[in-house]
Amino acid sequence: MTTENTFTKANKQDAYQHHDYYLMDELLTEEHLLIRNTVRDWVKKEISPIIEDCAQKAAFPHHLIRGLGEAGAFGPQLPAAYGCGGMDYITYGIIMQELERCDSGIRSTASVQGSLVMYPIYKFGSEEQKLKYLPKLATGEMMGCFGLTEPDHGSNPAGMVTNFKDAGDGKHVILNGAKMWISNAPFADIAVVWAKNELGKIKGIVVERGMEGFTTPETHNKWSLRASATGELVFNDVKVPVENILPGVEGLKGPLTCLNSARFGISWGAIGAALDCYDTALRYAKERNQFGKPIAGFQLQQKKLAEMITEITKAQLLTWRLGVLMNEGRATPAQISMAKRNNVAMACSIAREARQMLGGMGITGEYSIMRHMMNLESVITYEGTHDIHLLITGMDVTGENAFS
Ligand code: TGC
Ligand code: FAD
Repeated sequence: MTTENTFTKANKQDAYQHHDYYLMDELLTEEHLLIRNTVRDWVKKEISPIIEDCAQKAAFPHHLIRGLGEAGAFGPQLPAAYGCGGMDYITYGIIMQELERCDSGIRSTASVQGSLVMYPIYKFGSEEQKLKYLPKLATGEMMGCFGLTEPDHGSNPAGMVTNFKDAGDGKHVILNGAKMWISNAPFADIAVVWAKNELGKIKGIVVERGMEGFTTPETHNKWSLRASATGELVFNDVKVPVENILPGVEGLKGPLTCLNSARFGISWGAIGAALDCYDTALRYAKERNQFGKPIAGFQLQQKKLAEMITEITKAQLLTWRLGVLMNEGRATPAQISMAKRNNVAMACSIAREARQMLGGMGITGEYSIMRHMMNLESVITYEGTHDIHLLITGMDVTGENAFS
């Protein structure tokens, strides 16, 4: 009995240090914990020391790409047969969490590669396409981006105007149009682009850098996701081989199915950003003295910290359960929307409160909070805005479509 109590106490102490308030680690496997520690250590060693500088300079750290591949961040949830991780969705979530604990932009690069480039090729591609692209994408030898959003069609991608038609030689199609706000676009080797065929049906098509008429101008002056490269995809009569069309899907459900996987990862990633903000604020509050004592001793600051860890814990429970449902193939798109919406809003609000707890220091690059706060403004907008996810839940529970 005594031993058990001592063990429980030690366990709890350890858990608190990792902000695992409800001992959620007990729901993870040895393999999950091992992967988490490996990725966490790698991130601390390779990314944490340089990330603030990258964000200040608005520079994507290209040299990290191979390391991300080695850390298993690109498509860990896809089968090992194609050189991918062969792990479960919870592992994928854990990796996204560890990356976003450092920076949402780095997690973005991995989300796009694994869920929006590799996943559609795996799910909807031909065997030749899978063998051609997946092994290289898994290591980072090749990088990809995902083109759905257009200048005039963001929340409503069904209205897209990017289109392709038969080139007349039986071997190619001609692609025209433009995509906007595309993560990884400025350096990607390939783009999975969603465009309408001559019948107005949406198809996925793999466009490769170097194809004539295809350009990827970078988007500058972002105050958010500064360490991630964002750009446009411009198609001006691009001649694309017919074999680059993904044969396995037609219609908006193609890109939306990929978004399910990416949104799941974001729901875990947002917890990472929230944890880093909470951890920073907690440490600061214990060390910062005002009126003769640590500010952690004032009720107002304790309220903020207590609410933060409560919200983080609720989000952890939500994502763990969602991970189990994903692994069983039972998660619905609406359940994924709920987790993405809840967790990103939770992280935004924690970042805001945590920043205030640091007073003036909170606005500097000495601490990560303001960077997280600015990054999360993109995260709450992309992969479906906060409003769109609410409408998805609204439609799911009422059966009424309030989008249009
Ligand atoms: P709707 O008529 O509802 O659906 C059309 C077809 O799609 C099916 N479907 C889904 N399938 C799989 N997963 C989902 N989540 C699905 N949602 C819908 C649906 O069953 C139907 O299939 P079928 O067989 O009947 O044809 O479509 P809608 O036009 O009314 O739109 C619905 C809405 C608004 C929810 C959807 O358009 C939406 O989610 N809009 C938000 C757009 C968005 O999320 N864009 C993200 C762009 S990518 C990005 O942001 C990457 S950031 C990456 C990073 O840096 O991390
Ligand atoms: P809009 O759709 O114009 O929305 C504007 C406002 O209107 C929002 O508040 C929205 O919630 C609201 N609104 C829209 N429709 C409704 C409605 N029916 N009811 C109520 N309110 C509504 N896209 C990609 O395809 N690939 C990427 O890699 C990618 N990366 C991105 C990276 C960054 C940094 C950013 C900022 C965006 C990225 N996006 C990407 C685009 C992103 O998915 C879109 O910005 C997002 O879907 C919203 O579209 P929009 O910006 O056109 O806003």
